[in-house]
Amino acid sequence: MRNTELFERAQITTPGGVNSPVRAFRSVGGTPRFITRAEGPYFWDAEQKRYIDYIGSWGPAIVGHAHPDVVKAVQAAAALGLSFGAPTEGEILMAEEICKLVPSIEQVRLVSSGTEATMSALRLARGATGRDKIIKFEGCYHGHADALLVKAGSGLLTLGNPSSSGVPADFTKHTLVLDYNNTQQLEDTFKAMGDQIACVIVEPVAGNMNLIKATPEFLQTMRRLCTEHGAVLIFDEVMCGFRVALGGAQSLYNIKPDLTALGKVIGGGLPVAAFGGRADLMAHMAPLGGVYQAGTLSGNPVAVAAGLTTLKLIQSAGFYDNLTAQTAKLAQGLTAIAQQANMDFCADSIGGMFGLYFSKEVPTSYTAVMQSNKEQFNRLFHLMLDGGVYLAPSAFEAGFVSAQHDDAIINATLEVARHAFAQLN
Ligand code: HOZ
Repeated sequence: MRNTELFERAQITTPGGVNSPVRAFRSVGGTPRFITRAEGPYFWDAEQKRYIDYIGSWGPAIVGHAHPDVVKAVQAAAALGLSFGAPTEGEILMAEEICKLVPSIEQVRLVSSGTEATMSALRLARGATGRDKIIKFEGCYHGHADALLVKAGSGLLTLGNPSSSGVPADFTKHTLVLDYNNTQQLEDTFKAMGDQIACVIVEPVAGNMNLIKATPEFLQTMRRLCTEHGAVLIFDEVMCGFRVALGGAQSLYNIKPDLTALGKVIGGGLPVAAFGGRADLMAHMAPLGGVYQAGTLSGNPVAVAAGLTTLKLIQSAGFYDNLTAQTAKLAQGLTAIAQQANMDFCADSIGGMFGLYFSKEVPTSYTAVMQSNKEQFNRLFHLMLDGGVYLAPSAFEAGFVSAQHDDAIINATLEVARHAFAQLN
């Protein structure tokens, strides 16, 4: 069956034909590819066309698609039962592994999606401090909980509306939205109302408004202000955790948040997410404390098997050195090709994440990234897609490289890019 037929059929029973907005190609135009299978760095669509995949399920596929060890672990776990709604040893192993790899996390609670992780972390911060106000940053996306869908990134940007309808103003009246990387604004806000702020939530490496790195000064100031004013610092590492380094962005910036939200990589392709941090804060969670959160599929045994196996694989010697080098090779290669073609284009990378920008300089804020040339990106996207390279279908999403993207794959990608940039001019 063809992608167009599937898309038409999907739209009859599913709003927009997709189960997550950015997949609909609204931003770049054209027909979404319906995927039938994936292996290593590739996936194939319904027309049997093969693509080199640079979204990796939006982050989780860090060891490559359908890694044999992960598939084997999932099969073995599934054979023992799919879900129990009662605790398992696998959950203990998973919690121990996360606490070992991310030292700021003393205790962790497993959930099923990044949205649940950030939403619960937020509730915990409010419950523990007894305060209502929260600070988030423009262009950061923390899942689709009401209080966080204000000036957010990701799919909202592909629809050209950074906030969602259906969210009562009352539910977001305590959400303060500041500019990413604007240290002075953060200082001023804490000066004005520091004693009312429950938490600051931030993507320390933003991946939902394209790739935007926080400056060390911005995060250091945030840490200091939260400590001084008794606010909880939440790092949303759903995307960048275990993506940019083994210990997450916090290990690269050497900053200890009070709470961290994780997802994507820790599920290895199945639905696992988590939030955790200081044990004294986590003690506020039910059944110990008064902050409620629960889930039938939390710590699901099959999903945990995929996650645990992935967490073991990423600890192999040289894993992050190789991932970082391959991603940098891609970003540098694309920049060089664009320069030869005289385009205003640049690329950036960190660990296994990269950003592509049709602008002279790498942007450092939402305002700056919005000024990049979206039309040029859309043309590049389709030229690459035609050439068998699948980039994120939006100028405002980060890209992802896996451990299976070896030199041959990167070179093949650059070859397609050479033709694409030549046609862009
Ligand atoms: N929110 C994800 C990108 N930032 C997209 C999720 C998906 O469509 O799978």
